[in-house]
Amino acid sequence: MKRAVSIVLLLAMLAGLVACGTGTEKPSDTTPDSQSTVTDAPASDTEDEPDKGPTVVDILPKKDFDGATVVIAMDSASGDYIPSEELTGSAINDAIVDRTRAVEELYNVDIEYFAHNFEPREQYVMWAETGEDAYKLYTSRTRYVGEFITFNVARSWSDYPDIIDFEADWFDTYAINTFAIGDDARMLFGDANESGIRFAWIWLFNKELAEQYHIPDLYALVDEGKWTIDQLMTLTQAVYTDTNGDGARDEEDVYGYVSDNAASFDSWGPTLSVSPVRKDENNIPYVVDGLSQQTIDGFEKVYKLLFESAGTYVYKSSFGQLEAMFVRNKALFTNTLIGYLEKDSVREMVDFGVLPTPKLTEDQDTYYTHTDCMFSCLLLPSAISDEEALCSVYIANALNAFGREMVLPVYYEMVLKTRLTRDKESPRMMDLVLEGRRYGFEYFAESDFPLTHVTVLRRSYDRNNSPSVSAYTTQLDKCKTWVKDFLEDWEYMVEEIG
Ligand SMILES: [Ca+2]
Repeated sequence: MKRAVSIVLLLAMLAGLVACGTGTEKPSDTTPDSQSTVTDAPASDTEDEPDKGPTVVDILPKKDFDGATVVIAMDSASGDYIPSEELTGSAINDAIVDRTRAVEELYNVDIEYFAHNFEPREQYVMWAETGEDAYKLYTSRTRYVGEFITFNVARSWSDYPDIIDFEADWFDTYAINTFAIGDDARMLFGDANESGIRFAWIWLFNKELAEQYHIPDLYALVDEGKWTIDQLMTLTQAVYTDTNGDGARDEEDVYGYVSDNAASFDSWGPTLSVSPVRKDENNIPYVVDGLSQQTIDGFEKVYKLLFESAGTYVYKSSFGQLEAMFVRNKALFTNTLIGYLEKDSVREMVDFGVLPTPKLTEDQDTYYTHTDCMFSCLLLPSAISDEEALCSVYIANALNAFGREMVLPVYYEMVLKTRLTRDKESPRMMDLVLEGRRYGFEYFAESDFPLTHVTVLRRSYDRNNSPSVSAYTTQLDKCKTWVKDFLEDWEYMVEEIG
């Protein structure tokens, strides 16, 4: 539960920093006493907060790199914000610029960003083989990394336990472990990369409709662990009004839940345990023998919710239901990516609340969140010198730490807007969503791996069917071969190259 407490605390700190500066992008507030947009709040300016605890500046290891230049190559097609050179008045941009400056100051370095957008494998392999050493850190979309990681393009973050603590608040520990082999982690996930947040799935509910339909306290339901698919079905199946009175179920009517024709299916992946890859006690991947009964039952529940409930409407295009219906008060519930909350139409709609993805059953240990594979990871180039790598490790750690302290609260404020002042539960729910992010090992080679949960779910539901267990099973041998080959390549890389 490490995330749950701290973001609320950070938001409280933000509230204490009111009026440090307002950006030109800031829309007029309806509540005069709401929090101002913080654009230039270095972590060290918070002495007036009595019991805030140590800031990351206090915690991070100190070092002087004598003005070294660190160029970070960023995958511009991932969902990360590419930092600009200077403050622009946009709250999120300025928070990111401030993050860079804080790291530069702490370690006496000059950080530059280079946005790249290339075909993955060739470029990375070239960097590794030719010793392209201009870039001291780089990011890549996770879905492509598996195709080149065994080409020895990246050093192991695990070699620096004195500097990097994978359990720190600012790292996504679950992701790091998922994409590590044994204790060798070459992909780093944390709050330096906003894509890990923006591509996470979230549920939204329309507060006005919730009141109208006498929906019980949903936050309490979540807290009690009772926010399940069954519960969602119960709450939504009777919610349907033929608003335009034409006798047809269309986009003008009001529904309990609006989904879409493909992407929303993906969000059930972790909850239904669809991934064919698991990790053993030594964190080595293996392929399961088939779908569990629990997963098959889960498929049926989701199928009923999507296609057999009068309260559900499946919109024709992916993600389109959000603006076409939810923001127009046509749906009690919908689910989408957190990044879509940045849309103006969403921020301006009537009040909504955020929730995690419902559990499959109440005894599921926590709420699981799917993250679309466009999220990126940080890679430490193998081509740079040991000395340069050491510097990059300090920088990477600090970018994540300051990302959590300086950028995440501003991001929350941006997507939740005035809801922060009216609804103290939403930030807490956001924490719960992010804390529940779960990944399948196959994600990091999504385009190459023979069987991903996305293909399983989409193919099944596209056919308006419960999943074909035999179709799943026939792919498992290919998955086993893929994982075996991968592990051999990995072993070769570690033993022969380093
Ligand atoms: Ca109608």
